[in-house]
Amino acid sequence: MDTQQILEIHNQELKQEIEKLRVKKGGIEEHGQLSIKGTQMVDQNGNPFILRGLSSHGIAWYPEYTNYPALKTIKDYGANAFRIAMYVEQNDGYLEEPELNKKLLFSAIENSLAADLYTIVDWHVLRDEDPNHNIDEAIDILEEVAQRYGDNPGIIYEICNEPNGDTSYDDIVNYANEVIPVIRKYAPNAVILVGTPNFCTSLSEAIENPIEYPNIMYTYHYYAGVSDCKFAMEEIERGLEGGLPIFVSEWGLDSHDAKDQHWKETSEFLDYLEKEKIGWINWSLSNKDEGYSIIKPDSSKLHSWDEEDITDSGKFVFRYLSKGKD
Ligand code: IDC
Repeated sequence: MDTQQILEIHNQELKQEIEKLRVKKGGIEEHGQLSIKGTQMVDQNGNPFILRGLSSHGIAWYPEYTNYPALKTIKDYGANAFRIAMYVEQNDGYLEEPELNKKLLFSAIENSLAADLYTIVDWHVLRDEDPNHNIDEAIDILEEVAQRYGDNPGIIYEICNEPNGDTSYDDIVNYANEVIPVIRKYAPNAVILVGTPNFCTSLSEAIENPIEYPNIMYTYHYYAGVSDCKFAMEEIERGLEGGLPIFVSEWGLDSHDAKDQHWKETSEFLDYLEKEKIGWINWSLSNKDEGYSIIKPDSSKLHSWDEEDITDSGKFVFRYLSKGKD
């Protein structure tokens, strides 16, 4: 072997080492077990920590975007979190295809942890409205996740996306009081996210009657043009003043329909979250032909996206994700 070849091998090894270090910064390896102090999420050293990331679309609908290189790509763009959305009663959700969903969920979890991203397991209640409707299935799957990953600091449990319809806050509390102890049996330190009434847009009931467990956060969802921006920020402010730890587990911007005002309001909202050190997740990482998608519908790339593959709302999201690299 000549000197040139040897140098090339060394160079290659060095590149791999640098790559490993890069992937390990800013995520689970560096920040460890998260917890809640007052209303603030903190890392293992007690320093305020802001999660910023993307949600999958329904995992049985767009599973191709939960591969490891895809999640490593979003980490490189500045994300430190990935949310795995598993629908319940629609879109080939868990009730329709339990085995498929389970397989996809566990492989997405492995890929996300390997990319050093905090991984939110989202029981994606939507058409099913009240999480109590399918509480047995929710407990089965969340318990299995907790059994497998109870000692892993990277897993966060979101026990119900968007309760809606006639679901009252008391219904949510009853559900949470059943589900949380099952998770905590195996994952005593895990952060758990709890949905709030009316598609996660109302915090007032939780302020009056918070759930009695530590390391809980309440979720708030914001979609410009659907929700009023000023109201959303004021509601979150009331929540914080009332002592609630808040996490924005979904926000979205429909770039097909958004007017200038909606882009502006979304910026205002995200700047507000930054100021308050509140974590957020954007909906969603897929190429579905709809305004919320990060990837253009005609892009067939499943990772390593360049500017030409990313939609306008995707570019907007990546700009905010890059704050994670500061
Ligand atoms: C939307 C998807 C869309 C799908 C629809 C119904 O973007 O492709 O057809 O769900 O399954 C939410 C929900 C989230 C919605 C999203 C956008 O949590 O599931 O996804 N949204 O409508 N709350 C507010 C907006």
